[in-house]
Amino acid sequence: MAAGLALASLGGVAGHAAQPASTPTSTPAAAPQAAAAPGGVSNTAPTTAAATPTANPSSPELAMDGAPAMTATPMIGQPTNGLYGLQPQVTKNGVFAHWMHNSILVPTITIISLFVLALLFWVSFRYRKARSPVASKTSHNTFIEIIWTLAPVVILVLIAVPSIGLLQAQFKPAPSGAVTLKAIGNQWYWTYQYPDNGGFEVTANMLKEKGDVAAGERARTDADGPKLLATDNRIVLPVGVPIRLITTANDVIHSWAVPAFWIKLDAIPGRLNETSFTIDKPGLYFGQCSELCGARHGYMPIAVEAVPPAQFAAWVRAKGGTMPTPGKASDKVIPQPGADGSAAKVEEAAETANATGPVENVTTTAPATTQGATSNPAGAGNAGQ
Ligand SMILES: [Cu+2]
Repeated sequence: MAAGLALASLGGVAGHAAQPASTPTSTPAAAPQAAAAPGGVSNTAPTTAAATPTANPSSPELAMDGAPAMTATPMIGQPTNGLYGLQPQVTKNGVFAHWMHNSILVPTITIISLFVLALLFWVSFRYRKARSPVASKTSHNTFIEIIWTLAPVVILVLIAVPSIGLLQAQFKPAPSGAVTLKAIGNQWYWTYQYPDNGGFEVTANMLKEKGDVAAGERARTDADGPKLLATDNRIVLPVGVPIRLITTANDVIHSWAVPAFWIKLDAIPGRLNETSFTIDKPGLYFGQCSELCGARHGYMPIAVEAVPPAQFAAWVRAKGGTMPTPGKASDKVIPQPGADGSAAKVEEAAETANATGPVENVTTTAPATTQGATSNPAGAGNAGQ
């Protein structure tokens, strides 16, 4: 939270300084939100990160801050009205899981359900009172008991083999050369860092509907994506390159989930969770926070643009980042909440000083500011309702 506030205030200043007024970006929307931050009541982060020197991408096809050039493909990376089943998968684990769901689990469940239903019908008919007035006194049948014990065991073992392999694959560490994406959950938006690429930061807020935005604030258009899923800043990831996803949170537990990637990873304050995946197809993929995290839990979507590596490099440079030298670890240090000398630490110290009563353990002191839905500035939209 402290870091969010620090960024909010910094972002307001940097956003104004870095962008000319005529730039068609989402900055106008950020300004009023950032201005509310000093009061400690803004839940909405700046749409432009403080570490971003230029918000305008160099390549026109990556117009992340203006009208997006990449639009969603129907049925890909998003839910579709009237359809059921899983979204088409674009990662190896996703494809395998999708196959396992459709080819193993659903048929197994269907066969068992139909079999049990048929048995019920059969006993109801065959052993009805009219047909068998004298009830059977049979209480044991060893042969049948062995079958109904062994059959479920065999079925479960057959399911467990691919299932355990999939579970293992989902927690396979990323190989060297992976692009690291750090997703940080906040009430109620995501911030993203690219530690291997110069440590720039992208903040993604949900785009509100036309009727819900304040004057001058950017509203969602169909080009941005579906309602409740479109974000002001999309994150960009390369296709065919392993991604190391690291999640954490600044306030409460969130969960970074993109169905088309077969990824759902909890973002827990004070912890780093890690997984890896490789996106196989370019496209626009949407997801949502998937851990109940407060009043606006349903309003912190995820939008990922998967592009060829060269395009990703262009986007990184446009964001003020760098591409790492192959084989050489990044030496960039990104100030983290709680780190010595960081703005967050200074702010936390000030909060601690103001706190009443004994403070035994400073490091475990909860942030003094609350982010309750009730403390939103008036006119911040009705997203929380
Ligand atoms: Cu959340």
